[in-house]
Amino acid sequence: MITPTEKIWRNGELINWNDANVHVLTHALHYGSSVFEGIRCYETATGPAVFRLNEHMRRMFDSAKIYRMDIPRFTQAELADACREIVRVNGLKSCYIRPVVFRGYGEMGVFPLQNPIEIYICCWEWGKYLGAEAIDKGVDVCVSSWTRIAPNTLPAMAKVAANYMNSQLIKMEAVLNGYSEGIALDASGYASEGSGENIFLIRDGVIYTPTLGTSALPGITRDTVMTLAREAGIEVKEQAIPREWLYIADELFFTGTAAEVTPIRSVDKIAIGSGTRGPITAKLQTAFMDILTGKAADRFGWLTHV
Ligand code: PPE
Repeated sequence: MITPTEKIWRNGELINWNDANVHVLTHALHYGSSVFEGIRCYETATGPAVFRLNEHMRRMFDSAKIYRMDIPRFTQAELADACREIVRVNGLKSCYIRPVVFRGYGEMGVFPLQNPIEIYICCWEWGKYLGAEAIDKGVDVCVSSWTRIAPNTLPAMAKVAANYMNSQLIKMEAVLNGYSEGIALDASGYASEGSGENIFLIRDGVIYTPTLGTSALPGITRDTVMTLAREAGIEVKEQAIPREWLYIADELFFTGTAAEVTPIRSVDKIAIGSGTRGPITAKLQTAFMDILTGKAADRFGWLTHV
């Protein structure tokens, strides 16, 4: 169970955790009309710092724009400040931050433009997304029998609640069959992403990841890993990845705010490479963690102190 913090930010004010309630006829509850972000704040030697806050805010505004949601009264910079404020007032050293913008109570029916837009920002302490051992040992995954949302159905570039019904089907199937996660294929049969992570493949020293055209979220950790890999002189290619390429990869890993960089050690019970975390994955994990912990310089300007 989630451990409550003291405060939640709502439409510009701080309210108590237990007062952050909505009416049961809230539009988003019935029709999935909610856009959100997931952001991590890390403990550094110089205090808590939020990772790539501005990029997350930008993606949230992009998601809202795709769905014709006008975020009232607040700019990206103001909501970024609100994210810092909620971590500060709750006194957390490290946490996960969840801003959510949704269509609230008013009209019922799928024409949503009369409903008010509500903004909440919450935070809580969130441990390892795919289990405690996942980061070192890797996870066992399957290819899902569910197809990822097709581009002309629900836009994958928007991080919206409705997309996560597809994610839940993928995740439930995987977990109930004994896997940690599922990889979904896109509507053409190419590898897309996990239920809540982007995927990366390594073969002969080159890193590959599906293009955004294969129904993958423009992940901020995805961009982070591509940047760090290129800085380390490793070639990175975005391209269509056929399913069978997953099986014959030297290394595979997931990226995501919650999952960070998590190695994949098997797909459909086929061992990937040596069946443990591979050397390039380990190198990228270290490069990533060194920035988060302040061990390496924040040379890309990715940390915002609270
Ligand atoms: N794809 C999906 C579908 C996805 O949900 C995420 C993040 C990513 C890729 C990676 O994106 P990024 O976090 O920007 O690197 N999933 C978030 C929600 C997880 C949840 O269960 O809630 C997350 O990791 O915060």
